[in-house]
Amino acid sequence: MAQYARGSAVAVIRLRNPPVNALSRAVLQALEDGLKKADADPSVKAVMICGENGKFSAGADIRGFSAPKRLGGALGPVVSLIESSEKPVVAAIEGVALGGGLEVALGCHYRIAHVKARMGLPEVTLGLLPGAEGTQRLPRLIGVPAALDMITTGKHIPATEALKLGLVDEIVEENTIEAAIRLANKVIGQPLGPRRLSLKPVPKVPNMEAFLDEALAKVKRQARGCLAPELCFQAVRAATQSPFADGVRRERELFQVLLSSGQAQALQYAFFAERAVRRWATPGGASWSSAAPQPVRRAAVIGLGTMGRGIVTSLVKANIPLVALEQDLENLNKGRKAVMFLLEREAMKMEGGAQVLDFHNPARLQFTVDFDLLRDVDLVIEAVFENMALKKEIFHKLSKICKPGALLCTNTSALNIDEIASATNRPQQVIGTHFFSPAHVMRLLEIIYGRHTSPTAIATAMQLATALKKVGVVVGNCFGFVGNRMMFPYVQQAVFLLEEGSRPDAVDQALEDFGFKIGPFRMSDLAGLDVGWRSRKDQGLTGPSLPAGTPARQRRGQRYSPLPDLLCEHGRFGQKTGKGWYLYEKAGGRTATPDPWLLNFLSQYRDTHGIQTRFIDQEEILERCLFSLINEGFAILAEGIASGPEHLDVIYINGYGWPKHRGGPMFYASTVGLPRVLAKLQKYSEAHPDVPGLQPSAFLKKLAAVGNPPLKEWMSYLSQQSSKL
Ligand code: 3H9
Repeated sequence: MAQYARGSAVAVIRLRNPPVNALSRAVLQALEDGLKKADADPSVKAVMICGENGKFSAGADIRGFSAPKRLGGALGPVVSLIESSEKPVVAAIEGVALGGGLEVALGCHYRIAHVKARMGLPEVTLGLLPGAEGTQRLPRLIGVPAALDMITTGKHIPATEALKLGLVDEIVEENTIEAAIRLANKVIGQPLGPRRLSLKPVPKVPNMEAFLDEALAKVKRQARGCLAPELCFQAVRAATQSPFADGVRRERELFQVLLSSGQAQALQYAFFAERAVRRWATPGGASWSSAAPQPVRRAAVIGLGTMGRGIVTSLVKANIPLVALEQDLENLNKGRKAVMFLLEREAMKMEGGAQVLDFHNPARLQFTVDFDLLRDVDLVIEAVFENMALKKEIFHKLSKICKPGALLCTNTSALNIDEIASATNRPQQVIGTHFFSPAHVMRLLEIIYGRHTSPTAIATAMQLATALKKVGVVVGNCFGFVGNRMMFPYVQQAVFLLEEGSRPDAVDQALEDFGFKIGPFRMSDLAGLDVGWRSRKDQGLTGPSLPAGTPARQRRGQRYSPLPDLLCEHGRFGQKTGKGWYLYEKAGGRTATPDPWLLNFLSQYRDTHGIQTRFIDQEEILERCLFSLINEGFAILAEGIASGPEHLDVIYINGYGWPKHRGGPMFYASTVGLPRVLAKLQKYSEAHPDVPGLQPSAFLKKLAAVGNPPLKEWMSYLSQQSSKL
């Protein structure tokens, strides 16, 4: 609600809807009532609008967009009403003024902000545009280039930058409300015309059309299939071409297009899913509501390879003092140099730079080869390479050296947490923390609890994720956990498609057109084909331990493709060797071009194995890769490895480049319709009976049979008994 109060000549309207003062219908109604009351009261000479609890407003109530009586059209007229007031209206911005919240402030005649406040129009990130006249007012206030940047990226800007842009009139370090009331009193009686943004012309940019064309090209390049950025652009362009009222009409039309697009629903689902996964729970009954984290005052990272370096950088950025350990001086020096390089680069991006990060101070970042220095740390993250024997040796050592309460984390992408924990005397304090490369950039942290992991350990790892500004997702222990386990059948299908007649660039293109940042073959070249090769050799799927007489394209009774192994045998490890699924300009090069050698190799391979080459269309590429990944997701849910489809979706959006505007794989399945996903899997499974990944999971079949219920009801169809945990 909005609370109206009158003190002296300034009426105060306080937006009140905890926790972020979202503008629900009720809040808007109360705001409108407050404005009318102030208008009608002759003793009121000015109005001040602020928010409850140190926050102005986070914008329209996102849940309201799916309500039967949609919020959409209600906010713009209220903003107009503010602007047309004959009494000056001052916005006192504390905390955040985002989306519709900032649009309310733009309707006010004056804006004053606390120095720590943040402002932005993040609608684009929810698949929308600022639909309360923000696309028309902002360019009039701060100019087209800055407005386009804010509106098409959705970035939040600090008050200091807002002041430089002219978005606010003043910033204060002390009491914003008092300062706003002082300002309101000061401006009583001054002409309001120049303060009404709708009456201002849009500032001219030399060669506006050329500027806009270039800006549009940039927006399209970055949008990768997402509609909202381009429609945001169109709304701002309308401001440059038409009078205010026509621009508002155009904004409303475009807003409606976005509102009814599936993309807005997917992005809003993703927003809430990211918040829902914070409320973790395990099948054993542990949950976020009852578990308390332990403080982490000092941490340690073991192993300064690619992952360890990123993890150290992340911890330093989170202001957590730490010890970085390597096995010998040579590796330590190499690792230290690489870490320092990363930190210098990160510092350059920050205000205050190296001083803020303080990484030259040994009390905050200490490099060592001495395990004894790990005695008093609260948390250790082991990040050595994926080798069970080595990890167990390290954990055995840690359990002897570290203090009793220390949490022992292993950064692994697939290994069994319980087996690692068995090497210690404290399995309840062992947990998997699967970082994604580069670890100081990627937002996802998969947190894997083992059979004995305590709720405190899970809560501490989740708290660490928050401190590192990452999205922590708690999952159970199985080979590949959630992310990589779902990735296996996807990559497997991609390779099978090559065997059957497709090309790496055709498969990649189909998936990149779908919205993935990078297709599976480009990804494999980037990560290095040798990584998977080593793992397959360890599993006895290829290499010297493969029993003589094993059929080339079959393992353990299932279809197997030796193509990636053959490429490795030819020294084609991907970018690092200058050739893999593609050809690169040089070893370490990044520009992938289709390689005639590979196409010839594929055709010989098909001849050798009697495979008839056929044309595979985009639809089949997408369905086989995506539906097999989704199918594995249903198996994971049925096994209780993740507590809901949102977990899988958050993992895929934040760790695997899944296009956010498609809401994650499980959300995508719900939009395709489960009966259709099932029918397609059945079709492909009949055509490829030796591929278990295509056989529809029992849970998917059940959900399709009960009538394709909405995603939020899926888990209620799982009986307790079906959980393997
Ligand atoms: C808009 O304004 C459209 C208009 O242009 C035009 C209309 C015509 N609505 O993130 P947190 C909830 S579109 C409803 O955990 P933080 C959130 O779900 C809107 N609920 O805290 C969570 O609930 P729960 C444009 C909202 O401190 C709780 O508040 N605005 C909204 O890390 C706390 O949130 C945006 O896109 C909302 N608008 O971050 C801003 N916002 O506790 C979206 C939050 O049950 N919001 N909630 O899980 C944010 O970016 C962050 O929430 C914010 C706080 C930075 C504000």
